[in-house]
Amino acid sequence: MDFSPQLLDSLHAARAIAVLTGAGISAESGVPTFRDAQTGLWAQYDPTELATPQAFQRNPKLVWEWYAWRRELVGKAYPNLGHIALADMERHLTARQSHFTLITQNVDGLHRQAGSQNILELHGNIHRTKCFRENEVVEEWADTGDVPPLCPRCGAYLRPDVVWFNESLPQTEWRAAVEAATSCDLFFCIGTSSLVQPAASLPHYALQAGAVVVEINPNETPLSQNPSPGRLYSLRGKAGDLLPQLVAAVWGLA
Ligand code: BV8
Repeated sequence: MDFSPQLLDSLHAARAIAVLTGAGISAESGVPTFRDAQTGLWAQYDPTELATPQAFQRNPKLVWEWYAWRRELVGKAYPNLGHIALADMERHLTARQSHFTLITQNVDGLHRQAGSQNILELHGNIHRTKCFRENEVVEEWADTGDVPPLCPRCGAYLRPDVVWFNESLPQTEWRAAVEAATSCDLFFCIGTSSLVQPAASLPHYALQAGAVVVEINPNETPLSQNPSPGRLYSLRGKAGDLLPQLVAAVWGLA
């Protein structure tokens, strides 16, 4: 893709870059996005119905097994060129004492696997498990055959350490994400339908604070329409294609 010289100049001049990613950046790793139809057994369920405390209380076994299926799927996935390009970008920024913050809605852990360092997981991580009652992470538990397994401390059900709909985001990560969005020169919004709040507000905070915002998505989103001439670039394409091209155009080939 031919990028506008103004965009390349903004990237080159940026001393603080913040990035928000969504399920779309993991799509090229074979991880279905939330908008994709679920496959097989799970096709009959709506993820926004399953990813709730109410669904877990109604049917803990079903919800636990849905996450076990996703954890297995994610366990077989590898970071793609989009994840890797963001890790390269972070290295270029930190090499010149500039700031880089990666804020992700994803729970798959693929950014860390790709080598990204300064990561804020707004919605938790599917590879971590916690007690439904105590809300504390549990590393090991006895295999008693219970599904979901039981907390070794209090006997309550264990659950994935992810943020469900109608649950609050982790305050430390959320505050750091708002700080990054409102103090950066340039904000990337990559692979997200920009529908889930409060994460979807971050690019708007960046625009309001005077940053340049770059959206990368094969499809239009509510953000794409934002009327901020000269400060919002909406690049139609896949993260795995466009991000490596952008990094090479600004910082040379890795
Ligand atoms: C909260 C973890 C408050 C679990 C997730 C009415 C209006 C507005 C808001 C609300 C409302 N009613 C309720 C709410 C709040 C609700 C919300 O936003 N609902 C939405 C659905 C309307 N939000 C919450 O509940 C949040 N908490 O508000 O708490 C509160 C206050 C006090 C007390 C209690 C509570 C919590 C939200 C977190 C939910 N958890 N994940 C899990 O994963 O199982 S969200 C889940 O959706 C994932 O994290 C996912 O990342 C996220 C958002 O989806 P996207 O990432 O955008 O993925 P999506 O599939 O939608 O889109 C993919 C995009 O990628 C597409 O645009 C596609 O075109 C693009 N793409 C595809 N391929 C590529 C690509 N892009 C680039 N390259 C490609 N190759």
